[in-house]
Amino acid sequence: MEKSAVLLVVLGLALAVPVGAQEITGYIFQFPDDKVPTIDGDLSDWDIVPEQYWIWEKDMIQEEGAEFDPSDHNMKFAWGWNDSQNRLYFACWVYDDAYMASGEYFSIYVDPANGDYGPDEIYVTEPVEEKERWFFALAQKYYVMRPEKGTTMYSYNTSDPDWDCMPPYGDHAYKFLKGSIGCDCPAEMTLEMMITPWEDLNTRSGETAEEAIGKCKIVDLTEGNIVGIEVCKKDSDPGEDPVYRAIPWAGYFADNAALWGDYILAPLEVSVEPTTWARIKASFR
Ligand SMILES: [Ca+2]
Ligand SMILES: [Ca+2]
Ligand SMILES: [Ca+2]
Ligand SMILES: [Ca+2]
Repeated sequence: MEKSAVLLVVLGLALAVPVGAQEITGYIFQFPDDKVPTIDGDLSDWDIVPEQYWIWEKDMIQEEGAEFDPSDHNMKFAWGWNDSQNRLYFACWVYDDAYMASGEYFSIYVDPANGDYGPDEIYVTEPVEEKERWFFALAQKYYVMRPEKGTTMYSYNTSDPDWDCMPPYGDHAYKFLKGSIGCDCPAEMTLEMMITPWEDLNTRSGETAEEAIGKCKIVDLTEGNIVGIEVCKKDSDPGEDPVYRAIPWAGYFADNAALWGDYILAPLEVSVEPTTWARIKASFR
């Protein structure tokens, strides 16, 4: 109880300060072993995640001064982890008044070891052999909900096929509560994702998971440690400029993990009571 109360106070303070690269961006909820979320797009297994872990779009930065307008786009997301599985989990709810077939994607950057790697370490693009070895190996980038690329989850690195996005290393699922991809209509979508915290995703194009895994290193997720994360979501509506929203915004952040947010791997909540997801959702309507 005491631990939980302290954590909530800390969370309240953390979320009240302006978000920047030097501040704590958020907390990663620790799922108990018997409550690890099933990656099926249904967020009911996230009902136990207290409100303080959720980040709403109103607290994200809109690109080029665009105003937050929940009738145009709104979202909330949370991160989770489990010690036994040693995986990171992501859940997101999105509302978009015009859900198109393309341009509605997430770019998600993860620096599991909090190595704060710069361009020379993670954005190695030449020569080809060096790119094959290092491009987003020490930190990773994922595109999610980008069906125009032929899949709704892929990693932006040299794994090909993207075995790192497939069980048991990665997974995702989504569900449309309203509308559909490409409906050009008001849509509500829930998304779940699971990823492995790679310390070094040492794989080359054409290698299978079995061929690569022995060379890879995985971070041992530990309570209190920091994971670097940048979440960016694009909204494209007909007749309007596409707008990105991101947290924490840091200008051009793609090649510099030091600019991504710092999230703390939270301890187990002493009492894990379901919050009322239905109520939170209702309050938005
Ligand atoms: Ca689920
Ligand atoms: Ca929109
Ligand atoms: Ca960091
Ligand atoms: Ca849209």
